[in-house]
Amino acid sequence: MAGPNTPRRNGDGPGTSVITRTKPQTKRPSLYRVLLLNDDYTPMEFVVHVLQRFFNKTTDEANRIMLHVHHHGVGECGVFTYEVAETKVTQVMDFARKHQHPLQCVMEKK
Ligand code: TYC
Repeated sequence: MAGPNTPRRNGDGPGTSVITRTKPQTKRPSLYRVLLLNDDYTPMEFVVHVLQRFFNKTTDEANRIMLHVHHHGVGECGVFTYEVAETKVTQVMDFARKHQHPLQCVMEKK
């Protein structure tokens, strides 16, 4: 029979306990801003179209952001997780190149 001096494995005797984690071990992903940069050559209508097509902006929002970039040199199109931001930048840069516009799109960590 098992007595007080019987060797025990972890978890099956007095003085042994399991501490359960109650905090969910999740981490919020880092976020990245996608920015458009101003230049002297890309037509305003093209920039508005980019904002509508790739960032789902309304005509009003797209015009507001485009004019902000035109006047201040840089403006935010949206905030995304790393891979989504990277995809947006690639899509915009490919689209601008295809139409032979020098429009630049970049991402930065928030
Ligand atoms: N500055 C450009 C022009 O006068 C318009 C423009 C706006 C270009 C925003 C790029 O990200 C940009 N035609």
